Amino acid sequence: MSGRALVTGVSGQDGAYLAKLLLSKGYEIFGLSSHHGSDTGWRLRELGVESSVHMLDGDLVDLSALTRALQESQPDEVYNLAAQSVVAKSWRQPGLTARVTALGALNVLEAVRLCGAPIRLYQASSSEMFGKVHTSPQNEQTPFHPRSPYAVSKLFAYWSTINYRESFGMHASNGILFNHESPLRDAEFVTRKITKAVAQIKHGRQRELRLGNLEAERDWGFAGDYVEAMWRMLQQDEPDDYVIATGRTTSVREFCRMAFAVADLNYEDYVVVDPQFYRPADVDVLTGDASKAHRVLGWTPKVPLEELIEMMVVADLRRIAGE
Ligand code: NDP
Ligand code: GDR
Repeated sequence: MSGRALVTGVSGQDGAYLAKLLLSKGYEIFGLSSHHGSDTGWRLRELGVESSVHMLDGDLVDLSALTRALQESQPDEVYNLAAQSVVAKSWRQPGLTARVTALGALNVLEAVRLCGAPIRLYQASSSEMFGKVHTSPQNEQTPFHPRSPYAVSKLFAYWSTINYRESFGMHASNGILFNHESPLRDAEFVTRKITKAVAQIKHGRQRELRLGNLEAERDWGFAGDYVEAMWRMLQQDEPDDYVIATGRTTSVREFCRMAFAVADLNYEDYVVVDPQFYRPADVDVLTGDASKAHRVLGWTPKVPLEELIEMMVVADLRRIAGE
């Protein structure tokens, strides 16, 4: 099926991969950006799709801007990817995080409801909602215990999505996505911070890498695989909620070992633990059980962690060599 899609947060990592995927399926893409970033088009440019996306201006906190974006794009599908998505920053800016990540998602639901068209909606929910986990692996039945202002905001958006589905019969689905990475990941997140540092160190531009909790464990997948799951959710007759994950968990320390090894370096020679990168409350370990997505959506992740890490390190080495 092809149609029209409005993607909020189109300038972010997932927005770029999703835009590329939907364009390959024949969609006309409208992308909403608040233009808070300095160069909002670089990811779309790297994937060669910048000129194919109709960019619309609009902040998630502004309901009237969202209404206008819906009028201009007339979408069949809306993907709400926009958020203040940096967990560590959410303690420094809890109010902003709540306004954008929680109330912004409510604005998207409300704008879609008010426009009255039969639009299908995807809400970018997060494994961070599981937080301090009591059972492992986590699936759609696992209780939530959010551990950051970001996770609390995402939980509000998650339940609002279900509430609009149940109250107004909207085709609104939550993807509960575990961490997913790529060469387009922002360097605020630990994986890209590591791969970028590996490249800088290899080229003699950086001497050490300062990190926080090396023992945290995450279920890391490839963003390009995960946006396929978002699209599949909206092709179902019935809206629902799905965990998307690889089922494999790796520590930050092990990620470092693997990433430095790609450049023939030993992470122990460069990584320094710095308490400034510890969080007031961290999520120790997350492991996803995506069997419902395998069963219902026919979705499976394709890129294993080794390949993902190599892809990221090689991209960062190339970027520096090209400067
Ligand atoms: P990014 O941070 O890369 O992208 C989010 C985008 O949201 C930004 O590029 C920004 O673009 C936009 N944005 C920020 N504030 C506003 C605002 N007030 N109004 C409108 N747009 C805004 O995130 P990802 O691509 O990694 O993730 C996409 C979504 O999925 C996010 O909601 C994230 O929380 C969620 N998620 C991500 C996971 C991951 O591992 N990547 C896992 C689970 C959930 P601009 O400045 O141009 O507006
Ligand atoms: P996360 O990703 O918080 O899981 O949120 P991040 O990469 O920031 O942290 C993962 C783990 O690494 C530990 N860590 C560090 N993290 C950062 N950023 N910087 C460091 O120096 C560092 N050292 C150790 C952290 O403590 C943490 O345990 C991401 C975002 O994309 C969210 O939007 C999304 O919802 C979740 O993934 C799933």
